[in-house]
Amino acid sequence: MSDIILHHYPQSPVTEKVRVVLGIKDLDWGSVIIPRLPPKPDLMPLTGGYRLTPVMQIGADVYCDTQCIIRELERRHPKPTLFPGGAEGMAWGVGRWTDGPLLSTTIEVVFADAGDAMPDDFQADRGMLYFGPDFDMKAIQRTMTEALVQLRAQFGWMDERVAGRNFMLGDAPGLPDALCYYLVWFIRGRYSKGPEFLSQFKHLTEWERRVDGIGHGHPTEMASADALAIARDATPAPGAGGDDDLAGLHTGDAVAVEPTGVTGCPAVSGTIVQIDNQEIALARTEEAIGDVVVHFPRAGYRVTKQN
Ligand SMILES: N[C@@H](CCC(=O)N[C@@H](CS)C(=O)NCC(=O)O)C(=O)O
Repeated sequence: MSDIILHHYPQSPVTEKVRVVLGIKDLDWGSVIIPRLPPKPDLMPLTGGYRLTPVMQIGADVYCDTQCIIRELERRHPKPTLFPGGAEGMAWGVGRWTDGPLLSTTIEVVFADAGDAMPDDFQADRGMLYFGPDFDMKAIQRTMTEALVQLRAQFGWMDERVAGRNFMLGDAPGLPDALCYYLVWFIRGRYSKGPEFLSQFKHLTEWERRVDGIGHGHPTEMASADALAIARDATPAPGAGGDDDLAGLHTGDAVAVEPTGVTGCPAVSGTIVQIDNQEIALARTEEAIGDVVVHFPRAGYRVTKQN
């Protein structure tokens, strides 16, 4: 049994990105199913308040956000690489497109399509999270065609990219495949006309079948109480320290970290044990599980000094 534990739920599109990476790397992992809506009582002791899905746990180290999770998986399990042909660096930039404007447009389509068939509590929670306090389902429905036109143009780029290629980077699957696949998976499964919409992209749908064939590696179901016990019995990996002179942040500083671009995701407080241009890790102590270290990416996250 591997030491990778993923806290997620099957319907989560963003998690599908990580599940594909676990498939590319053919890894064993523990699968803890968390609630789709807060409260998430067995997740909060691990993250210190971060509520988004998925979260990866390895012992008493907790990785928030797919960017941070995938970077850590690549570090611990470098083969096969997510960057075949030497595609490091800019491949992460693809994620700022797929997880930013493209995900927003995809969510607009899925929301508008579901309309009032979406359960009230889910609509209220995700409406606030993704659209902010001015969330207005009727306004989103009025612009649904526009959102589909935007989606069509951008899925068209993916379609062009895989014309004559097995995967986005060539013969072997890599990070851009996982980054693009989860949105195609989301549209196919959750937009009522998804299969019809996707059928216009011949190359993309053939590629989609290839990525689907990769699978998710080897998950084993795990109870959340067992994951908490693992965190309690483990010691976090020692932080590598570091300083960020540009931001005036140093190892030992008390800070709060929160994602930008969503509304109402609480900031996580802790003491910096590791910081560089890509990652910040905070030490925290929780009554139920003792010492944990919570890792976040720098891109897409705001760090605020406390006191
Ligand atoms: N930037 C985050 C986005 C995560 C995200 O928005 N996940 C969705 C699920 S697909 C979510 O957290 N929804 C609210 C929830 O699960 O409580 C990441 O890459 O992990």
